Amino acid sequence: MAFKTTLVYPGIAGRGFRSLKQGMDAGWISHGLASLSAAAKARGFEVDLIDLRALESWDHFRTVLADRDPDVVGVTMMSVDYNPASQAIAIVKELNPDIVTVIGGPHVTIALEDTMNLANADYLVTREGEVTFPKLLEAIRDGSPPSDRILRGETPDLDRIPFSDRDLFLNEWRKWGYDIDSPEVPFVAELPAPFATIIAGRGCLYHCTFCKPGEDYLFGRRTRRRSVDSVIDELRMLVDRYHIASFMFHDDCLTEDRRWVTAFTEAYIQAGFNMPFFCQSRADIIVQHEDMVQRMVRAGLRGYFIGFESGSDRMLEFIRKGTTVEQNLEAARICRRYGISIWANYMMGLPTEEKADILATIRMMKQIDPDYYSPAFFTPHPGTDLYDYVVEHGLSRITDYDSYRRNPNEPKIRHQDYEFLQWAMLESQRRTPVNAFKRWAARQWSRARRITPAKVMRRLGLARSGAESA
Ligand code: B12
Repeated sequence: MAFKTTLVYPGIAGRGFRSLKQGMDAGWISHGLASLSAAAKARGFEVDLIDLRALESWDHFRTVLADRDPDVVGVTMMSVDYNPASQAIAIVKELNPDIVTVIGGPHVTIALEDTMNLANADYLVTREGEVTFPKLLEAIRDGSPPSDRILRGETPDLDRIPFSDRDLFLNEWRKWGYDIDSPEVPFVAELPAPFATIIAGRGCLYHCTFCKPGEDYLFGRRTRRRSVDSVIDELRMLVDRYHIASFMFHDDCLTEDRRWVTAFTEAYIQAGFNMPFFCQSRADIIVQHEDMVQRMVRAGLRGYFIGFESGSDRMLEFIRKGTTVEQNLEAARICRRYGISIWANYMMGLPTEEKADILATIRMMKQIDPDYYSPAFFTPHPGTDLYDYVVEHGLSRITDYDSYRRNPNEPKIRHQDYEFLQWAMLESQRRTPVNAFKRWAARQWSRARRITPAKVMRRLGLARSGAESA
């Protein structure tokens, strides 16, 4: 009888079942699972997926699982996934205690002691899994499972592991009636379907206290970037197989290595690509390397995700962001100059943050006038310096794993007035009348001329025409 592995994506915390395609990020794959699947399949294993977002209920999960009848179930887990992930493995064991359960992902690595309490987890794999998971499957299949419950994932060579297995998700989504003709669901007008996300590297050089050092435990302290050739090959595959028309990099900060970016943009143009794409960058990098922005725009960049975070230099220092308010404003001006969209990430309700800091953030957001607002209530994530700070100062108001989502409207820490923060969040997203008018005019003109609003902005002289190919 064939040896079968079922992977489980538990991302329903705060969203619920049948939540696929509801919300900008609710139709994206987990590269963690897709990469594990590709690595296991390359070693001859049969792998399928249950994506809780596509199912109806826990009863539905039970029926599907019984039908799949796997030997091994692998579950991925961010901190926010704790409840659905633990519920899933409880059901697995209830159905058949002989199924071997393996969990991995950020929470397992970052909060190992916490996950050790999960009695239904047979194996806990920390760090990256592409090498260790297939080895574990081999050992289980061959009847010699490891005696250690905790396995430290070996670091893979990113150029040698197979590309993410996107069919794992796509086929599963289609099975449950989701009409999806794109490997992943697009989320902004600039990036048309078919759309995909891609990862060019793992890790991040920076030290922001709301993220670090947790991620270092997962990927190491340095960024490991794939070769440009490998990324170009994956893009070629995505075009050939899925006909993608646009894509987005998930890397924490793609622009951290300018030499890589230069080589990539050259290779991208040389390969004949002109698909639009988005990636994450930082205000300081954009300001210090405008030439890089220009180069990226020429290749096809249509938008940057930028962590502006705060309009208060004191808070930027507190979170060790390494940027200033002035850089934030200048970075936004540069984006406008090149006609690229701004996806603005920022947060409110940090420890020690005062009303004056928040008002400064509102002012900054009005000046930045981003194309997309992505505000968050500061949320302390386990494994980060700010989480430790919050615990040490007795500030946490988080009582359940579901609250590790950054965007719900619920209080996260003490000494913050969440009614005021709710108001501030809305106010930060209200454009000034002048900016609202400019955007309205650009939309009208773009409709009339059938050209993009970004081009209109340039023609109106609101953006410099330095980026002819945009
Ligand atoms: C892309 C991304 C997203 C995407 C897609 C998420 C996804 N499912 O992949 C979206 C936008 C949806 C998202 C949402 C959120 N995210 Co996010 N996201 C990322 C990001 C930038 C990249 C993820 C990625 O693809 N990494 C590359 C893959 C290969 O790594 P991986 O998934 O960790 O998998 C490897 C290992 O963990 C391990 N592994 C993973 N699963 C398993 C399972 C088994 C069985 C085994 C053996 C091994 C194993 O092996 C994998 C391959 O090596 C990371 C930061 C980062 N650089 O990783 C944050 C990150 C994972 N996100 C984070 C957070 C906090 C969130 C949100 C809670 C934010 C919010 N909105 O409130 C939500 C929660 C979504 C949900 N589940 O409901 C945190 C998690 C921290 C934590 N303690 O859990 C991270 C680490 C960012 C950070 N440093 O703060 N996210």
